[in-house]
Amino acid sequence: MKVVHSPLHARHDGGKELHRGELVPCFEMPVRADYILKAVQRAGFEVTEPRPFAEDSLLRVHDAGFVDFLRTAHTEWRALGKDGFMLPGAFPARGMRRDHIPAGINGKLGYYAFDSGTPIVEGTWDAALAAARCALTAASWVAEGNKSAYALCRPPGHHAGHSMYGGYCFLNNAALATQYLRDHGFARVAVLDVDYHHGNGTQDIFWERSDVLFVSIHGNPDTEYPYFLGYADERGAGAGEGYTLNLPLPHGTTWDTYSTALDAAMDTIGRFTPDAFVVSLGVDTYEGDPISHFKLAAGHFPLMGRRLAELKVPTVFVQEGGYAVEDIGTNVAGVLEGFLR
Ligand code: Q9C
Ligand code: ZN
Repeated sequence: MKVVHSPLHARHDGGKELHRGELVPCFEMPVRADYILKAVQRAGFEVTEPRPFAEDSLLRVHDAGFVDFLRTAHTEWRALGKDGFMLPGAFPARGMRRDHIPAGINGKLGYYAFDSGTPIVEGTWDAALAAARCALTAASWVAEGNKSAYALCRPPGHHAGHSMYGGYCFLNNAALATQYLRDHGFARVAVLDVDYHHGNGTQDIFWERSDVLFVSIHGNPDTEYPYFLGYADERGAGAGEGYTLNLPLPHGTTWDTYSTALDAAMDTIGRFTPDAFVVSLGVDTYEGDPISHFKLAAGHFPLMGRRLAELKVPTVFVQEGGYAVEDIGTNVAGVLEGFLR
């Protein structure tokens, strides 16, 4: 399986996140990608840098004002004499104006962000754009006839919506790959999100679409991030009604329960008869993950990969979360090797 990766990911570093009332170094750190890279090289996969893509490709799934904000936010911040990482401190909740974009940078941060855990640093835009290019490159390889490809994206993407960022995500890499496939001959694309956290951004982007099926298996949002989306009764709207499927699972979920949900997800995806398949591959379902509460063991990831391969459809894997950094590479390579078996 071909792997696409950019060293520019490391430009997104040095921020802190608000975690249980304290500013702490981000769980989403550059060394994650280093461990994954080592593991996929050990597995014998060929690693290539991304192709260039016009920034216009981003506008197929993101709002232009939002993309401009991400590109210029840190420059605006520095123009005010500030330095270091940026976090929002105020958000437009019920009873406030949600349609007006404030002119100042602090207001804009709260307008476009949905949490205080996703710092923007000087290199964030370069890293996020490189990750988006990785996803587009992997999709282009599959569009050119490869059976599968893996985008080693960092920062991750599945929490980023049409015009919002959060959950360590800025641009939605999986949605960009999906839309690329739609634009290059694949009429129906299924997205399966196996990250521990609900892929609220991907759901947002494809909510009203019947050409893209979105299925997510994740921790129950009643207690798990992102809290405000990912419940079982969310099924899409308009033309997209019935083309979103959420399978929230409880704390402590083991492979037994997980694999039953995975079978249900794959049955639904199979009935959709997709022409291509995009997997939002977070491995924070791992028992050793420091911020998650499922109990998958390392040996379960190859089983997951093998189950995904049964669909027998061209497949793009896009890296999402996973914070047990020393084991992340083994777990990701486990899924990919199980898929190829
Ligand atoms: N401060 C992904 O896995 N933080 N994002 C939870 C800890 C947000 C996870 C509270 C977790 C986001 C891509
Ligand atoms: Zn996650």
